[in-house]
Amino acid sequence: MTPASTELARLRALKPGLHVHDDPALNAEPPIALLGEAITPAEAFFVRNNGDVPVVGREDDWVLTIDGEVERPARWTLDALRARFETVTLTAVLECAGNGRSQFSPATDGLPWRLGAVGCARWTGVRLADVLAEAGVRPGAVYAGHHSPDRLIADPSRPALSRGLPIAKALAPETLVAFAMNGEPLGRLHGGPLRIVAPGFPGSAWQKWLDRVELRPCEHDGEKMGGTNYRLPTAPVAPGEPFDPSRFAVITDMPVKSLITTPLEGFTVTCGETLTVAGFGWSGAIPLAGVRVSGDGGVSWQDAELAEGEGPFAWWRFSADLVVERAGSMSVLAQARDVKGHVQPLEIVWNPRGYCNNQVHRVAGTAREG
Ligand SMILES: Nc1nc2c(c(=O)[nH]1)N[C@H]1C(S)=C(S)[C@@H](COP(=O)(O)O)O[C@H]1N2
Ligand SMILES: [Mo]
Repeated sequence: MTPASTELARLRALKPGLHVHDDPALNAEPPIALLGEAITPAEAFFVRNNGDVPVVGREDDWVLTIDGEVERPARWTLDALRARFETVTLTAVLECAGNGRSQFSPATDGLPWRLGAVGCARWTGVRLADVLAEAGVRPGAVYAGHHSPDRLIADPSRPALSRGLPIAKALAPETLVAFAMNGEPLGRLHGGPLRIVAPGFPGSAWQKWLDRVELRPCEHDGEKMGGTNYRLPTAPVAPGEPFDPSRFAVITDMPVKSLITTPLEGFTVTCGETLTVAGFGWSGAIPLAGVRVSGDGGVSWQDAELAEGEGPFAWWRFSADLVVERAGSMSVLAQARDVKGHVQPLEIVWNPRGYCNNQVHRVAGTAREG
């Protein structure tokens, strides 16, 4: 099955080089070769849709409704939002919780993302906290439910996705209602004119085409909030073992992770030379502490240099020079750790829907005799 041809043509024009997934919805990711920059250009940024890409009329006509557990329900146009609230720009990684799902064995349900459903961009908008404060948050509000006009392709009577945020994250200073990405108006494929930016949370929490924020007295129950959707088992589940989705919890902060952007899979190097291993490390709520690399499949490790990136929610560049001593096949690894000592696992931790794969990235190549 392929996405609607007009949307596909649009994506191909805007984002050449992306791998388009075999799915009726438009889903595409870049190869790692396009992810080597500190700020991922929009042309290389992955696209993830649970349903159609909605028709968005004139930006001036877009209205954001705030209702539910608030004192003063409100309706905002983009111009009014911009005029009333402080504009904020921050840099943050956006990663799909299903990134790396294709590496799970046995395979799980869901799109088989390779490693490219991630990018780091500069996001500009207003703080959701400011918009909610203006509406007056009632003490009973515990969750923000987010709504959009996109619909499931198999059943257009249902929203494609309606997720949300625990009230603490909705009110956190880094959570934005964003209207720009990398200094340009937010493109329609990325949820323009308005989307949620929830740094550190999985992409599913970054609601696109946002037209309503509903404060709720309980966890939101919108489309894909329940069952196993974007939820992880609270105790490990082995492949094939029965599981109870009521014992699953919504994914919030993403785990520490890194991606090697150089060298690329299949590289060659000559013995006696140095091989620069570089890429990016990032983490959800717990700050990144460091990245170490190995050139021998994890037998020996060396600390990489870590360059401070654009704030705590950006990805930070790491780099290490390895001296290549032995000819033969090489396996290059990078392992990030956060300040609380969590490290990326060497072995993948399986879960029923293939979420949050932060296994150490391995890149295979060959060292030739000098
Ligand atoms: N309205 C709406 N928002 C959405 C989605 C969606 O299908 N519909 N997909 C979510 C998921 S699962 C991800 S990973 C991110 C992807 O954002 P991007 O397409 O800008 O990369 O958007 C999120 N926001
Ligand atoms: Mo996602």
